Amino acid sequence: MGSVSTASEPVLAGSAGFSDEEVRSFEENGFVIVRGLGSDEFCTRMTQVTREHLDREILPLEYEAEVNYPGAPATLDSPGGRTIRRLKQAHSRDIVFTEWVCAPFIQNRLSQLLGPEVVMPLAHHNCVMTKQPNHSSETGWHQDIRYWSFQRPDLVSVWLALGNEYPKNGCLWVVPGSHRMNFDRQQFDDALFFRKDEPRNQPVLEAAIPVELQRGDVLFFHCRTLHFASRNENAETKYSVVFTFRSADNPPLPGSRSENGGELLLPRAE
Ligand SMILES: O=C(O)CCC(=O)C(=O)O
Repeated sequence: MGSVSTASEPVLAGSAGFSDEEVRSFEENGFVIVRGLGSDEFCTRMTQVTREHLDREILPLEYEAEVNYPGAPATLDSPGGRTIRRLKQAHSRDIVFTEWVCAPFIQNRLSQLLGPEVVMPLAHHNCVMTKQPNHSSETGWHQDIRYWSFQRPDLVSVWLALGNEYPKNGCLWVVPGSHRMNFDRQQFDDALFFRKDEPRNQPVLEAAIPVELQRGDVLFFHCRTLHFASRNENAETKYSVVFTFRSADNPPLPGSRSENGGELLLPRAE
């Protein structure tokens, strides 16, 4: 696997938006990182809500035991079965999440990638990932679009690190440029994970790099970008806040799961 691409390094983390170089980097690589975009205040408030909701087990939640991924407890009653993997519906847990997704420094950037009118589907991501030290599982290589249904496979997710993320605590890995690659059905398994045992996939996966983030760093990534994350082998839980966005002219397909749960219409970029 390669090393972190310097092309994804930001020029400035301001409210103005991406530099031309960052937009080009996103188009080329399928992701871009903006260092320090999430202020200390945002991170502190979100972390407080997250800890409180984890302690009180406030629904809706996803437990590790429900995902059937490698390393996950087999059932809710197994040791670690009640390890919480995600706080779902993050957006409705506290106003800080609405403030975050509506902030001009997020909306300006999304409008550069998606166009002037941006919508946030509530059915996808819309969660705080809570990767816990014991009993966390591995998320195999996949493209987020695999279970999503929109007119075009063209959505962007915004991943905010509430603490440092690196391979040992289960950071994301991505394959730069994979959002522009064409794969056939045989390259994926029954659950639509990208197969590691398929010879054609090996050169693709050899190009993978870890997305190392510090608290407050933000990863913007395309819904076709191949990504993976291992379990957390550290002593502390890793928290990441993730929301997904589409342009107004790319609605969910009628009757699909992507249509469930409503959407948040966002203010136009400044
Ligand atoms: O395990 C992780 O942190 C990655 C989660 C992920 O890639 C996803 O939910 O799409």
